[in-house]
Amino acid sequence: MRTATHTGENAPADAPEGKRRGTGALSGVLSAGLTLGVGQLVAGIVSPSAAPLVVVGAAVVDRVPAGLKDFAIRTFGAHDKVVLLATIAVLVTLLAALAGVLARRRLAVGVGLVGALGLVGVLAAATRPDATPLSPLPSVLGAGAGAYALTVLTRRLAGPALRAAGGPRRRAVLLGGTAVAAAATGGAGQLLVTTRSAEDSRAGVVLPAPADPAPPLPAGLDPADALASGLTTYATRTADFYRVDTALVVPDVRAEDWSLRVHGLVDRELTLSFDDVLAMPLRERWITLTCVSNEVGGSYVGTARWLGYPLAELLERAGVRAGADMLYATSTDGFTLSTPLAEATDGRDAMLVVGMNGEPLPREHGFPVRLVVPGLYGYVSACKWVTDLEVTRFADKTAYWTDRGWAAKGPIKTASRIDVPRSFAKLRAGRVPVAGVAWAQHRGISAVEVRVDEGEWRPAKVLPSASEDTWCQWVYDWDASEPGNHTVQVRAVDGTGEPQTDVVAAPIPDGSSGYDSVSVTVE
Ligand SMILES: Nc1nc2c(c(=O)[nH]1)N[C@H]1C(S)=C(S)[C@@H](COP(=O)(O)O)O[C@H]1N2
Ligand SMILES: [Mo]
Repeated sequence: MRTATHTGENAPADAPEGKRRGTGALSGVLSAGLTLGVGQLVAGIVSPSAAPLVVVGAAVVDRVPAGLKDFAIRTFGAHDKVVLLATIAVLVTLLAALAGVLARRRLAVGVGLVGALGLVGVLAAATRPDATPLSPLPSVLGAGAGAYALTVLTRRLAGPALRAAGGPRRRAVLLGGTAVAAAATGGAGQLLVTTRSAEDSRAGVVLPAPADPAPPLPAGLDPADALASGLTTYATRTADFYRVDTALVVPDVRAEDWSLRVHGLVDRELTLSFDDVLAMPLRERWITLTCVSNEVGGSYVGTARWLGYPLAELLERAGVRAGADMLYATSTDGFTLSTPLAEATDGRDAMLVVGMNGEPLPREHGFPVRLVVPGLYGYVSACKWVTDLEVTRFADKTAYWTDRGWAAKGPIKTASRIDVPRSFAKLRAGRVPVAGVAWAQHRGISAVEVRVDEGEWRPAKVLPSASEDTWCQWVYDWDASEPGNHTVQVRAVDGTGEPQTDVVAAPIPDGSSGYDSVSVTVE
């Protein structure tokens, strides 16, 4: 029988091989748990986005090939990030178990593997766009704690040492203690993250009344019968508003800590605090936001009342130099987007936004400050958590999604959607209400037409809207007298008289197109 003479030669030769492996694997997994727990705790103090799992996940998100990313968004939708984090967690658990097993043969090898995992965290943390010198600290201290725990567990749970110390009870105490330490540090870290969070900063924000309020909504919106059968409401509830962001965790930006730098091709660099923005005369407008990833008939579109300071006035104060044609916006999480200066300054309600539907921006929608520019897809206009505006040129810079194959400019295409009836609905013969929404921000909608079974296009009734920057609802009474299968299609005409194109296009590179349609059965 071998004895534990020095580190690495300490396998308890008298325990069954399987059981020894099991203990080794468990030691490894619990040590990794402690790594993540301590990492979370340190991140809670230093910076929430620097927690080891989060930072590695974020680094993966920004490095995966565009095709895989599109696949993940298509397949897992809003759960794509949960799937990613779970995958990383499973990988880490497996590697940690391996480290534990290896450590029983050679401590240095097992601990080395923990160190290597820590190094991945350090590298990911150091290369994040919001990295500070302290960002690697959670991974460094977490890996240190994990390596220490693995060393202690491996040595103490070795056969002779364990028997000398009291056997299985001792084993339970050591492993259980590590588990408790992991849970306690992780829990405390999580608590710190929530209490430092932007949420309490947001709770303290009092928005001023708009100097230029949104006009009251016209009468005749939201017809009760159409709403009851499934038509989208004109105003989108904040809780129902779609969300698209590349950030793995919602950036945690306190209004007190926020500032915006305006620089580049300007006469005067500006720096604004949150209070500076609130002190300005603010404008409130209904604006429909649309995502370039929206498929024909999709739901990545919504309408809200936005409160903000006009970008044109801000840029006027900075003094845009000749030759500039792009506003390059950067958010705290490193996301960037390119807005054509022409659209940002042509008099439309392009704004530095602080309020959504009468409240401070929700964290998910960019608290404390984001951009909204009517008429442009979100990826080239609606920068959330914006902290930097550089006036520059399309010839000199490209933004996040442009680097991943999407167009540098993204004017919104005219689109229309059928909300009711739903596809594959079985309908009773007779009068069938058809209804939906149509949008062509900043051109507006002048007409909507519906056709059944590729017959003649017939005019739908277009309900009023707040402005050419929002969608409108439409309704159409279909006399569905013939039993059988039918296809209903819709198309819109924008405010300039240009009909929506029938050319079918996928969202990439500059937005989907083609007619939305539903297939229904009349019985
Ligand atoms: N910082 C940041 N801003 C962002 C994004 C992002 O990923 N990160 N996504 C953009 C995209 S693609 C869209 S469509 C809109 C969505 O805004 P919402 O999530 O408030 O609906 O935000 C834009 N602004
Ligand atoms: Mo988007």
